[in-house]
Amino acid sequence: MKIAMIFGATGQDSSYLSEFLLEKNYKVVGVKRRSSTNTLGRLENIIEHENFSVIEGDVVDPSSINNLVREYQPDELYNTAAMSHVHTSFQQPLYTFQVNAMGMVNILEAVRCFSPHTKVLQCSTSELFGSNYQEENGIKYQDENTPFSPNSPYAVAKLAAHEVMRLYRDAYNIFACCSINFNHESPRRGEEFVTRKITQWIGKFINNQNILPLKLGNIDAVRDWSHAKDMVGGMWMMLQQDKPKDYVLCSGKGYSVREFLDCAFSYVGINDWSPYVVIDPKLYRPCEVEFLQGCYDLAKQELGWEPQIGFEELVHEMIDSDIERLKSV
Ligand code: F7E
Repeated sequence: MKIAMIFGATGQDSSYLSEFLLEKNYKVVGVKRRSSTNTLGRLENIIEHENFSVIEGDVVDPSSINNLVREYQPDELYNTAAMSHVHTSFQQPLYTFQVNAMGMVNILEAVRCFSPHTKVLQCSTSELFGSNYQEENGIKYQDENTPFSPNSPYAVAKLAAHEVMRLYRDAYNIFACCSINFNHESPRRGEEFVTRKITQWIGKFINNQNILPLKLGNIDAVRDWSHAKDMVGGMWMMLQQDKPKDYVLCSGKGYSVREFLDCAFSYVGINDWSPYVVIDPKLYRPCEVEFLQGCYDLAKQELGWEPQIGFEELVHEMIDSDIERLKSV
């Protein structure tokens, strides 16, 4: 039985990835930070599974990482641990660097020293591209050849991790792959990200719980939103190849936050959302990534990966889930 170790065990991506790997008959070891509150909510489907366990460790504490990697000698290691909120990274740049950049070095050093056969997958991000894009026949996109130009502490730290993965691949022959993930959402998405913030507000509104308007920042930003469930399959596929390589995973379609609002509110019968939404300048970022629309041709050609769940289906699933969940609150 193969062993997969996942850092960031309690997050959205790790929960779907763990379910996916258990289906494939892996033994899955999730690593989570110590917390005084219960953070296992997203793992409720699998927490009792005989091949699943959650243990404590922290990517910013090399001794804990070294011990875990030495003890389990995982076949595959997935790093989904991150300070993942771009806006927050402007307020907490040093902490962001510790987790998103140094955390990766800590993991790679543990693998190099104690388990060099372990294949490593890092969740890189479309934020690496910043304002860069390519253009063909009037269509703008980012792919593996688009130069990086990170413009937040989050993205700069993630670029350091991305480069350190390449370095350990070249210098030490570690099987190290970066999945350049565009935005990916689900009913398990953190409540502070824009998609979930909107669907949760609608869930409260439909259940007559809302009195405050929905406060948002830059609603003209364009993002390429996929379902998190689709992304984790692609991440696994990268580690099954003969050679390590980085791939973009995305839906290939960009929508503005405005268009997300259109789709979400019209699903519950509201065609004009403007009376409910207030633009709050405090939610603007010091530097914004205005346009992200990926191209997943390489992943399709070489991994046979394609997203299965479209934008509308994703939005509807998130709203249905929030309406249902908030009924009982
Ligand atoms: O913002 C705008 C905001 O915070 C999306 C992370 O998973 O994906 C995510 O990063 C857009 C931005 O995600 C609000 O300015 C407007 O343009 O949902 P988000 P993100 O920053 O794109 C990438 C791939 C990652 O790697 C990250 O870890 O929406 N926006 N109004 C807002 N955003 C938020 N959060 N809240 C608002 O009220």
